[in-house]
Amino acid sequence: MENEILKKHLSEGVLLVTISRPKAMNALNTQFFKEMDAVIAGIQDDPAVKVMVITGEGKAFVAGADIAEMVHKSPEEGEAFSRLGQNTFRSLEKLDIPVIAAVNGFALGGGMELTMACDFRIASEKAKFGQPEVNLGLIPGYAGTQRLSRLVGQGTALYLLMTAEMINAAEALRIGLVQKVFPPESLLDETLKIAHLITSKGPTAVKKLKHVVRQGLELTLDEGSDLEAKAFGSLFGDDSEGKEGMTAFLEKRTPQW
Ligand code: CO8
Repeated sequence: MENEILKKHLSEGVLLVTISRPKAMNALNTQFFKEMDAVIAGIQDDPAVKVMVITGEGKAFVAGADIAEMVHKSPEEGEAFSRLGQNTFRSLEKLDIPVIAAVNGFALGGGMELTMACDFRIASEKAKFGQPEVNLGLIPGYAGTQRLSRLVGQGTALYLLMTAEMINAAEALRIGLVQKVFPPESLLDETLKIAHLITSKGPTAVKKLKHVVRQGLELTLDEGSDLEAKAFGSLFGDDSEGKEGMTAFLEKRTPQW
């Protein structure tokens, strides 16, 4: 195996994962997916990780799938490479803890798709987003066609996909693709602050929120409301997180989760 692509650093419940293949603009290759699968599996078994932050080293977050690895693939191999990435991104999305993208630079093609599999996106003022696949005679293959329209609406998604326009952080903020923008030098600190803010909240409530919001998008309003009511109820009762949170409020103290 080449040197590890993913650098990991756990501090006070926040796992920072840095994609580190800067000479190739952090392009996603088979090794990346193997390593990311291992990170995801590790988090599932590790209660010490409360929030995950993903960022990139150098001037790119990720400039797409590795074009050099893809160019010679047959239709069957292309489909298999697409499914490999789709499965990894779906497992990432299904983690029960929050996953935040700290987008430091180019997030193109598979890189933008990776940010969209995260729960939300915090961008540097220098970040650039785009789905340039049509420039290569391709379309996104890591479910970007599906997630982009869910995040920004069908018209904006089709516009970005069909024109391959690269947008800056301000435009990404305007269309709702990113949630906050910070100067490049403070991106990581500010993102980690947000991650730590979330770790201070009721951990079960945060996980339930993620489940109910994400699952709800695949349900009718009535089904989603039912899911919410059940999740709401599960936070009550003796020894529950809700009991501790509400009691702490009434006793004017910090909750002990
Ligand atoms: N794959 C492989 N290598 C890459 C990639 C990539 N996606 N992007 C950049 N690199 C490499 C370059 O080839 C170059 O290598 P070398 O130094 O050996 O020549 C090195 O990174 C530096 O890149 P540049 O010299 O081009 O740097 P610039 O600062 O001039 O430009 C850009 C930066 C604008 C990011 C430019 O590199 C670029 O346009 N990259 C390609 C962007 C792109 O088209 N991305 C989409 C790829 S397709 C995709 O992601 C589909 C996803 C779904 C796949 C589903 C599976 C089948």
